[in-house]
Amino acid sequence: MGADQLGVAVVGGGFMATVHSRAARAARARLVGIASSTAEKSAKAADELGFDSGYASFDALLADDSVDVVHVTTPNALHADQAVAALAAGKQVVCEKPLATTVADAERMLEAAGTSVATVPFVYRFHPMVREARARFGDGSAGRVLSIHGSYLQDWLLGADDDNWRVDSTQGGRSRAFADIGSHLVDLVEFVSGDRVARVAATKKTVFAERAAHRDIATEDAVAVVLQTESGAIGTLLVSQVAPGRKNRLHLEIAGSAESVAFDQEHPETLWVGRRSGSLLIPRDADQLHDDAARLCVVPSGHPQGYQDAFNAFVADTYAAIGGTTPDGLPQFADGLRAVRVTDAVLDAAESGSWIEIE
Ligand code: SOE
Repeated sequence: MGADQLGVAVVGGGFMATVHSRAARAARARLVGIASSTAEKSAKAADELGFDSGYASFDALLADDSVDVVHVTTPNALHADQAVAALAAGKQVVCEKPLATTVADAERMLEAAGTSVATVPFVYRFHPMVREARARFGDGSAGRVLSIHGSYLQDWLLGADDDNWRVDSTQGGRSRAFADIGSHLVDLVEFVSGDRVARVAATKKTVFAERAAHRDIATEDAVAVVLQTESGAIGTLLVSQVAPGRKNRLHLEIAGSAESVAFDQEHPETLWVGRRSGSLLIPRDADQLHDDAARLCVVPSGHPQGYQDAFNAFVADTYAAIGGTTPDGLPQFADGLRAVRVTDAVLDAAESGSWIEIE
């Protein structure tokens, strides 16, 4: 089926519903309907985002035969039941990260997916310069992985008055900062290096136990992780949602035995390739990149592309998979489960003060 014949529905009505809808429209799918928390909010979201209709309920969305693919963009604790119900109704599913709030739920989702297309938007994989970094480890030019240095920093929860459903563990899950953004970072570490995190030690901090509408907050504002990989590399990760001035700064530097690579999500048009002599800042110029990176260059070099373009590419690849061709690097429920497992291990490590092995 071509993307232009796909009927798309979204459940959820927040910022991510907007981003998913734009990407579905860019892929020329039909925006059939949206289900928000009430019929009124659904109608308003449908009007604002350009869907044909707003559903009175999620069940009404599931009952709509013209919907082929459901994008789940609701709070984390709802993902598992909604994704499983959509799969049982014969839909293909895109489900936001963290895939679930427990490993058991994420496993249940993977099982429910079976042979359906079920993807998770680890969208930073879709920056061309991330693919270039990955290709350099893939073809051996960066050498073997020696060390990993990553951080993902934001400041939107810096003040005690800043509040969001994510701080509430009943909606967001046991982990907040690591589940919300550390999951992207861990996914990129493994995606780029081709190596897997084997064990972690960690410490975490909740700066505000009270926010505007929440009391006794247990979810973490920041986490620091030390890791070892299956190949024997070592690394550190810092994740924080209370880092002044950092809006969405995902930075990943991996040192190989021949080259280092460093990618910064806030400056995604270049990749630093470090060498003992002759380090380079490679621009996003399709002619200079590996094929997998070049294919994701959607505007000519010198005309910046960014976050929404990465999201669009992820959704386009998801729809290609529904059409029968699964592009390399498409993040699927197995990848979502993997990130939930690592997140759980990081929280266990922080709470126990010991190293935790990852299954
Ligand atoms: C908020 O922290 C958020 O919107 C995340 O939920 C997204 O996954 C990330 O891409 C940007 O920040």
